[in-house]
Amino acid sequence: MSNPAFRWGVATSAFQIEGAARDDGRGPSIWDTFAQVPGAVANGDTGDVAADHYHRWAEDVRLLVDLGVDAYRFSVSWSRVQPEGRGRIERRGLDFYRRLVESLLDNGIEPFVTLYHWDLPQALEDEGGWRTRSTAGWFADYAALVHDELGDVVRKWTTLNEPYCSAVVGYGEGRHAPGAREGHGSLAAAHHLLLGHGLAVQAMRAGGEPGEFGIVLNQSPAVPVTDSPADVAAATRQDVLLRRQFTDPLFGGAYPDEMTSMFGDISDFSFRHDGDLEVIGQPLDYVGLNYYYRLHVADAPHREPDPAKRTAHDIGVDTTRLPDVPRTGMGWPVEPEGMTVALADLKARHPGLPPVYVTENGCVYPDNADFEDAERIAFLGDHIAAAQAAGVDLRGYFCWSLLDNFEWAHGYKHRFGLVHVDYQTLQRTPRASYHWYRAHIAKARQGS
Ligand code: IFM
Repeated sequence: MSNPAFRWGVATSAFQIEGAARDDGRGPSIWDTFAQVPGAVANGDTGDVAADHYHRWAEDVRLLVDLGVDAYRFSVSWSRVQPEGRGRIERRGLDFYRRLVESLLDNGIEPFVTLYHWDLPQALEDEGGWRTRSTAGWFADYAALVHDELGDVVRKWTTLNEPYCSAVVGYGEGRHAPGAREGHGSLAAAHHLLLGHGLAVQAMRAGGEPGEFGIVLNQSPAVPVTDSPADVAAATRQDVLLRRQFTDPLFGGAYPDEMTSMFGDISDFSFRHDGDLEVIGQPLDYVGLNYYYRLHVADAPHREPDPAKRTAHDIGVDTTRLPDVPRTGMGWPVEPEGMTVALADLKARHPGLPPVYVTENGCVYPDNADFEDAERIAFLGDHIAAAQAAGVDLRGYFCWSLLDNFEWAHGYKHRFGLVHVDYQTLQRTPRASYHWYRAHIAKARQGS
């Protein structure tokens, strides 16, 4: 990479690393509640301690400095700064993020702040959560609050991380908090997340501090398992659900037409109001794309034949027919070419796409005794090269993740970190991939 402005970074999120769930006035989020539901999270794991980053942040900044990254993407916990999601402000929470940001800047590391990485304050969920239009407005108020506090020191602002997961996995599949399995509610959640994004961008821009505003979207391009019309149509439905439900309104000013035939029997779309698309389609300064794997899609009957009971992720597809390629410890097929497709495809669809960051990419493999994670090194190298081959205006690459962390419904079983965390002692040990990434960054800089 021969661009001196290119950002090499790592990413984390608040709930996955901070712990300190009840410290300094933090209120509960939907993930605190969900983790208490028997069977919801593997092994009964919770975010109570996680990697204890809330107390060990200075040590973690030293790890970032030694790694040589020039950017760090992290998220703010909404319920740490507004325990009820609106109204009352918790100053100690805001002060934590200011200390972190100032330390990053002192060390020449640019903060990339994500405002929402899945941890809705429980008090707002109790009022309907993302199914409810008012949540979009509360989110914009919260974004303006954090921006008012940190706008003098933070330039890169991401509204949402992966709204697909919040809406469809959280309110459709029920595998994520709040654990709902709905049709209309899940589609409404997607719309209100997008609306909240647009309102938040407007509110932050109105704040006056210079800043760059974007959103982060997960991209798993859908590949039909055969070229039969039925499988091709199934792959289109999958792309509409996961990608185009978000990218079309954000960058194209309209929802995909296919949504009417896909969901007309489970939703009347009454949550869409006149003028919403203009709010959602705010011009953005960048888009962050997260890529881990492609989806291989076959046509299949709906799991639930009765539309009244159907959830929004039940779109008549089978995604279990994987190709014969290596898989990560998550079982995800390793296909770096999917990274190239994910980036290039979005640019082809939306030629006016803003500059792109790969805001997450990474993998899980079983550890050996010396933390010599050769498979992760190969994975990262291949995926970085694939991103660079996409022919988009690529401004940076963030590896997921700095530290092992709470992998949502999988609990602590799967480890994405460049740095191993011993969850008994909380000791951090850099893996071989950490040293590889440092060397990779240094070499890339020499070439620039
Ligand atoms: O850990 C998650 C992250 O929170 C969002 N993107 C995918 C990662 C790996 O599953």
